[in-house]
Amino acid sequence: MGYIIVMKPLDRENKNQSTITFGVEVRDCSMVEDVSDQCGNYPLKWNSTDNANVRIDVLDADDNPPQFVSDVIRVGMRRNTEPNKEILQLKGKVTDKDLPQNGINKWVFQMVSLNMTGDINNLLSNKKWEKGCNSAICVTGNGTVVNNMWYTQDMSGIFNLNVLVRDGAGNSSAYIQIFLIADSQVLKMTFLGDRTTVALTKDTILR
Ligand SMILES: [Ca+2]
Ligand SMILES: [Ca+2]
Repeated sequence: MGYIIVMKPLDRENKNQSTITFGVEVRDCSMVEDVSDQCGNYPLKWNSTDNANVRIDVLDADDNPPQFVSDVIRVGMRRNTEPNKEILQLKGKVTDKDLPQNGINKWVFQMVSLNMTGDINNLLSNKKWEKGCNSAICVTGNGTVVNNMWYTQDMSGIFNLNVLVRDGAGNSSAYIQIFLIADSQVLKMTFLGDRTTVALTKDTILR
């Protein structure tokens, strides 16, 4: 009858199944003049055949959940960072085997929990949040991590976020640490080598 029937489940993400090609032949068996064993019990009219190639592109389904590439993501934030300033974009930290229409375009991010360690923890009770989410750090649905506070020079500490990303196939989560750092950093450098080498290295760096 010419139907093409799927005999087992297909998965676009399976490299061998994303495109399927095969050849088909059609044979004329329409009139009682000759009988061919190739037509079964059907009589053969013109004994004519034709051929064609069939290509089937397997369409994508949202069957793979987004996955963070790392369970822990660490980033620094300077103390002079203004409210509403982007700290991190999470879309670049997530993968999904599906095509964009079932992957990155469907992802929804959500902050599940937030706690702070260090001096900034004392600010929790004051709730000096700026506009935005009701929190010191906000995570938008499209994965942008945004600062939502003003900081003073004596503040220090770490923001610990638990963030979830989901689409129609499922979800995954990651632990994000945002380190509140000073505007300028002091760095200790140790030069190893003989006196001449050390002097030359030092001159090169300080030049
Ligand atoms: Ca898929
Ligand atoms: Ca997906």
